[in-house]
Amino acid sequence: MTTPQFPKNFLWGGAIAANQVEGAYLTDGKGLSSSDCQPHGIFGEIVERKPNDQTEIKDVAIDFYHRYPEDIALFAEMGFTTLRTSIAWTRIFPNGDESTPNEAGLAFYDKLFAEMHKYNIEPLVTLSHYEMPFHLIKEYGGWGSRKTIEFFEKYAKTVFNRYKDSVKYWLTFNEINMSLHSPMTGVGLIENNSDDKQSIYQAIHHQLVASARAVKACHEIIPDAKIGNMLLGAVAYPLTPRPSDVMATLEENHGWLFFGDVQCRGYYPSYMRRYFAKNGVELNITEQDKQDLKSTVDFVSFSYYMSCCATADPAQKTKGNILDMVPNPYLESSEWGWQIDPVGIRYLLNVLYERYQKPLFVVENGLGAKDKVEADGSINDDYRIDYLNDHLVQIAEAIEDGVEVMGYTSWGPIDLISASKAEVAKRYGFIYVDLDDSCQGTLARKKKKSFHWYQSVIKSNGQTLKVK
Ligand code: BGP
Repeated sequence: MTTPQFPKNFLWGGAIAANQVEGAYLTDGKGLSSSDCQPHGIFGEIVERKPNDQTEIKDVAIDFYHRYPEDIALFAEMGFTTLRTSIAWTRIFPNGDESTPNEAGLAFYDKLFAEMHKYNIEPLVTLSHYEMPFHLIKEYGGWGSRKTIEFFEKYAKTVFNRYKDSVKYWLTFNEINMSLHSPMTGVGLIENNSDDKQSIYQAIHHQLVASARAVKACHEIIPDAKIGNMLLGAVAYPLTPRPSDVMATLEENHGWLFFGDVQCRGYYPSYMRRYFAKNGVELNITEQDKQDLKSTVDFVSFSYYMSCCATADPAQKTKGNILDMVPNPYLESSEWGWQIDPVGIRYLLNVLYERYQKPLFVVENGLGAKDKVEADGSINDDYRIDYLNDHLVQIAEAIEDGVEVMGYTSWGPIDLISASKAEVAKRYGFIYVDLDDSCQGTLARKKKKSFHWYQSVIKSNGQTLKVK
């Protein structure tokens, strides 16, 4: 490939999430969310917050709730044709089990989507991005309870009805497979450690049914909309060609592809039978659940930051640092230890397309790095440009391979609060935000070098990317 080619209607943009940008903690009737109760990130302790507690960084975040017109104008200046964001469930149903929604919360997203449309930016909206009402966790046990399916369905129908004219692209649960690694974040299980597979998979089952019911409701309420799932694309390679490592890799990939298999095919894949039997998991799946699961997604979306390796060798396994991933000896790592593998995104796109034969959407990808503001005020983030360039080139390769890719939204087009550790030092943006980890800063926005780079990439529909 000499010049990258993207389809004419390819959607270009960025991805953010309510709990990582909005701030406005408990403002306008918002309820306490699971994210609010994990102030130090999705692997951090769970703290039941009280209204007058000390301010945590996510409570303010980058104050997108109040500053969104300025931010959307900057996204428009870069040429975005889409913006992925999420709705905070707790702004709509503060406790999750109310009979009527919170009008102030609904009105906020009316204004937000109208602002995007002003610039012809298509909203791509995640129903639940790492958050749910904390009340549902405390009172009902989160997704451990079947009741939560109904609460979620009601929330989904409420927002589909409200935004049916303004939102045509939807996603159900962000990185649904993260439930395995951070049960509190994924399925709202406080008491369970990650070894309690019975509880976790039953909760995941409820979430999969809820996802399918949302798909059905979306098709009924907004027939011209498309709704997808969202997977953490943690693709694994065999650490060595040893057959045992190759088998371990198959199993590792089944661990997360299982979610996509259910959401795309409408039933549990056969390999899970053996896994459940081996791990003593017995799911309560009703006939109605089986019917519900048949509502499958229109497209598959995923995040991709890194690949990893899998091995059957227990001695090697201990080397993994993120989600027990075993590092690849051929790859370099980011400052946060995430291994950089642009070719992996081409491989993953091919794997998913061959498996599901559905359009794909890359809804997260990016480099978290420390940025330096120079004396003249400039921020020269060439490392970010290189990372994004190389991944986009590989996406173009996948398109050339025949994979149908709907669009690309880089993670964190504006600096935001990181999910894993709730820090802002790990920056992803094209736009710098004056804020530090001790919550100090003016919150002023500033364009980085990558801002102008991404602007030219979008303007040329990818033709300015460098094939190295
Ligand atoms: C994904 C999440 C995002 C985002 C991103 C980067 O897992 O969907 O919410 O934060 O990862 O991770 P981090 O913020 O920890 O760097």
